[in-house]
Amino acid sequence: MATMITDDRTELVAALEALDARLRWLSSWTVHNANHLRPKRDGMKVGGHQASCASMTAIMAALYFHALRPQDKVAVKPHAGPVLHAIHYLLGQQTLEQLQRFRALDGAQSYPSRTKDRIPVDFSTGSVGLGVAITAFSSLVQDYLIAHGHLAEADAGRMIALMGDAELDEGNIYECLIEGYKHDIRNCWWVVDYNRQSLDSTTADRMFRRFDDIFETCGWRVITLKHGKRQLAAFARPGGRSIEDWIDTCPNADFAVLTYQGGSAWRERLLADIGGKPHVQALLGSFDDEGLADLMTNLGGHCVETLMDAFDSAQDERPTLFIAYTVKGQGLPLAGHKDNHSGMMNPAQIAQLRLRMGIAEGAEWEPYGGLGDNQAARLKAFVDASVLARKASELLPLAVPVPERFPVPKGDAQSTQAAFGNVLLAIAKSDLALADRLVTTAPDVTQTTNLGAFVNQRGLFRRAAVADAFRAANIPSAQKWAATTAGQHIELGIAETNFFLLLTSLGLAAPHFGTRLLPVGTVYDPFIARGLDALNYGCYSDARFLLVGTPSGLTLGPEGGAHQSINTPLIGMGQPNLTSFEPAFADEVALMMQWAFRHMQQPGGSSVYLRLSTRVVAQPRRADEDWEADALNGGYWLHPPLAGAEAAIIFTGAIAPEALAAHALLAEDIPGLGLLNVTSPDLLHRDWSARCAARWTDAPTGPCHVETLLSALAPTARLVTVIDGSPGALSWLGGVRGMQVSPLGVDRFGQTGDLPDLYARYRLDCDAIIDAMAALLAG
Ligand SMILES: Cc1ncc(C[n+]2csc(CCOP(=O)(O)OP(=O)(O)O)c2C)c(N)n1
Ligand SMILES: [Mg+2]
Repeated sequence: MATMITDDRTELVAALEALDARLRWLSSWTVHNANHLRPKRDGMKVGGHQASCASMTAIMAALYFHALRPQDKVAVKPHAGPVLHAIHYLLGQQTLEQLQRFRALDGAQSYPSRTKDRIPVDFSTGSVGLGVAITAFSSLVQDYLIAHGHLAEADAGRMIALMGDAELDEGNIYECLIEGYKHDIRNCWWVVDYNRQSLDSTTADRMFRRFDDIFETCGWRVITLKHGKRQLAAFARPGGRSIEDWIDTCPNADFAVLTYQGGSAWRERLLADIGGKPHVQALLGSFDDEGLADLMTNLGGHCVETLMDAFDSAQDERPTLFIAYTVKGQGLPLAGHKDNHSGMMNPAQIAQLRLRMGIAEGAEWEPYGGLGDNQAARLKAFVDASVLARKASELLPLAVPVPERFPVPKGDAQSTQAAFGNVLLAIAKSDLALADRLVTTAPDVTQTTNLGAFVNQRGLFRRAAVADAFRAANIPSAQKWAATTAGQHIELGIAETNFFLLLTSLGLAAPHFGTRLLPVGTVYDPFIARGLDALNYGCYSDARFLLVGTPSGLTLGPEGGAHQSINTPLIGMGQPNLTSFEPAFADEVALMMQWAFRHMQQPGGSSVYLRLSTRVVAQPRRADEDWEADALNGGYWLHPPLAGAEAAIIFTGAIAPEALAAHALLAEDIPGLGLLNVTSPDLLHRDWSARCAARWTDAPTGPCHVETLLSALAPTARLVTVIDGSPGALSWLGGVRGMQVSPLGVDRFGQTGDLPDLYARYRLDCDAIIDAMAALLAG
């Protein structure tokens, strides 16, 4: 490498090769330090993935220091996290202390994390496959923002995933490929680190060339980087074609074994297999063992020139899959070994690597170690002048104003699901700024979850308009289904994982693209479980969306056990970064939606989950608005107990009529009996847990909300709790003040049936509540 930033290709290649080596070393050393040098206190393995990192360093050097533009965003293969940290260390954007605390408390995280890492991370990764697919949805969100005038076409970035080849086994990759094709996504690159090794072993040869077909079928350009320039040069020499043919037909496992064994093993095998072919012996004889091993592993994904050329050749907007052949553990003594995923260099091996890289003992953390002073200075100047060094950091836009309250849908009897649809419709009809920022989506359940009215008002989104054929033919339909660039509903197929990934991408529009979108997604409540890992992924990324699970519980009646959600209240309680509510009445729905759109925009906010129902129930007459603040804190007394009352019924959601009926009957015998409506088991429990934990910290707290609510009762009061879901969502309430509790709920798969039958069978009806209370009071 002669000069810094330069047009000269030779010098650029030399700089990228030097960076490849630097990244290989620094990532290896970071993992080594965490496992072998940092004192251990618990005997636990720390871990890290030196081989997975080494597999990708050339790819990342070429991408980050050649191909990347300021507006591009990258999802990095989770176990190549240390390479990303090394890149930012070279840029002066990551501290030595963070690298030394890799996988330690508050140090650099194991896998790139948007919220926990201190370097800029565009996409969190960790659960393989999801970090890849999210880039496709973010390219769709980018197109949405361009179409809606929030982003200039010229500022469109590429959404790039750097992925391991085993990620291609994840089903969500193909679900997203199909959805991406329907939406004609663009500006998306996936770069496969095609080392043909997963965690356990080498991968099946039978998939060879299948991936090309699959992606091309879905509209992607596939660029395969099989051979590096040195290999190609050798193939051009006499005898070279035979070596090329041999490599092309070599089974993955054999290639890996020989890579691990090294030069003399390569020679022996090649001589045995093709030594008799013309010129092969002479060609092999022109390389010493080290040179031969280097030649055989000079695959496309390790050749920065090949990588540069491939990236340069894909400058249009067509989605592109780069299959970059690599060796897992390239350049390390672990190279090729099938067990190298969690394998680690021992101290002797890393010392040897250090010597080979010309790094003095004690200079292991030098960002530009192992280079002469001049060369180090020039490489640093090259890095400092890179696009990455000038990349703007994420800035949160101003919040979209949310009115003080949303109008409550009218009607003496309503379901929470219908109320939700009506609140959205009212917003859609308004000229509020908020209305323009709403984006709805659903996995093929738009109409059955009451999003239809919003869609009729605001239309479907497509980059290329699609007419409503039924409307054009004058066939009556309640649902308008025309799509335009101005539409605000993104139609999705059934795949729930895609649904959660799209919500995640939409919910990251503010930090990613500087425009706050307020995504609202509806899904049948039981099928939250189908996309649960993607939901968790979105929450981990701190994406902000409103999730509506509806209909829910046994209360959807005849649909039966396969559609009844039982444990979703526990998901709502257990999922971090998601605040869940289960309203019983329409005015609660309006209140919670208003709260949600604000909470989704607050720095310490979160996504919000509403568990709703199609059951039409009589609406309460409110004397005032005093209940509202308590409802937003997790619960309020629908019928306040008399001071010191001996009992209360506590309910959540659609089972309200049974709780009210039981309360009316029992109140005759139990003086001052209370009726508590728990609108959010999640908030009540979180608040209580925090209050308990505060005893061990200095944080001063008053009583938590649930303590305040229950303090209206006698200390010995009895509680019957009832929810159309896991009884555990409410049974813990007995522990707050040491009260006896009888928890009613559903803990078996449900039958088909109408509500009276189902409530009777599963003991959610008025009789069950009365029986439970009687048993409690009888002692
Ligand atoms: C959903 C999920 N399942 C399992 C794992 C555990 N895991 C981590 S990496 C990996 C395989 C990695 O292989 P590949 O993607 O080819 O990456 P390489 O290390 O070979 O570059 C597995 C199974 C995970 N992180 N996420
Ligand atoms: Mg692999």
